[in-house]
Amino acid sequence: MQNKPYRFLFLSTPVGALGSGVGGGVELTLQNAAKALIARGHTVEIVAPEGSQTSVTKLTQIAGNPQISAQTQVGADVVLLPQDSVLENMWSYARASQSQFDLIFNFAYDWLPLYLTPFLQIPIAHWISMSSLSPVIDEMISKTVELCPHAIAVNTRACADTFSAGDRLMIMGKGIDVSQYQFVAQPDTPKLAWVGRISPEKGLEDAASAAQSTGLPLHIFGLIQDQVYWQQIQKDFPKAELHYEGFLSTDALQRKLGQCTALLMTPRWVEAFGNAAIEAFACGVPVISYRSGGLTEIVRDRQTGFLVDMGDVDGLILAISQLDKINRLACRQQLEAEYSLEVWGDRLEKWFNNLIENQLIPPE
Ligand code: HBI
Repeated sequence: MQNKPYRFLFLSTPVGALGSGVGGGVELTLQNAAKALIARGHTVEIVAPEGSQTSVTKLTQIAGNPQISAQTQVGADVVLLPQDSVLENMWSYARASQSQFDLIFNFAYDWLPLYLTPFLQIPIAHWISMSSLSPVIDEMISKTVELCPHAIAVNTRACADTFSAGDRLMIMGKGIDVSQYQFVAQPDTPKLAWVGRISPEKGLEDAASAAQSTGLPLHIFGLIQDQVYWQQIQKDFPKAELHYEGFLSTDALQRKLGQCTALLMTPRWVEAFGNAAIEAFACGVPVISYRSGGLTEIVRDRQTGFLVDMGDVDGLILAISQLDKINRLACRQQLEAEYSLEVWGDRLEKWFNNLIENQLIPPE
């Protein structure tokens, strides 16, 4: 039976404006979650830092200083908040407008939203978009899910298992708008792709090394988050043919990604999910990926791509030589069956319905 329409307030990542690429994959996740729920008759308002843009639904921009990226706080046992913090200001807005909504969906990977969960009059659902990075966040995840069961979701079981409260987290998978991606049966010329924030934890140097060894061009898509790291890669692999394409819109990305013979995913950390993998599948592009985190649940070894031991560049090169074994249509078919907005929207709606209908906090 169709649930009654709910009013959702989405709080975006406080590290950067929506559309800037600073938030990496979580920008796509947030906008697809909004699309999935709007398609089912619900309303969504997005709250995001000043300078944000979206074509999906109503957007409220909040001023303030961006949050320090959690990747720079690995192992931290303290929480840092800048003065006039955009995170604080986003939550002041949420507190003041909570009576107009049925549920808040938080996309920040931060301590404050987790801590505030039992303080508001409406349920808060959290999307934890990265694996465990610091004890201070892990501990607040454990405390929050203790106080508010079912409030916290991750993409994959592999990501959940990096947290001490892993068995208490909802495994929600991911979905993309398949209609935005054109299937390409046969690319025009052989070329490799790499998609992600250019930052050490993403291991771009291994993809550059494989490109140099195979002589295939490597097209790189994503925000250059660490200039020094990027310059070093170009110095270390002078013979690699690297084409930096920038952080593109979904439409521009899929048009170029579809023309690639494979997507290389070389994470040096426990990849929470890997949006790029399902975007590649949507275009019919096989994925050659390190056996890391969520990717081990997405890539079907030898069917929709290859799984390679983390750091094994020779393994990447061997997989590249075997790409003709992969049927590109199988990649698209797996995507449609498991990662469509309809499948994901159904899971999200059930999750929120449960939180709203069984909320422990009495409405005011
Ligand atoms: N760091 N503190 C903080 N908060 C976030 O929401 C955050 C982050 N680092 C990276 C990030 N979000 C996104 O790029 C990932 O969630 C994908």
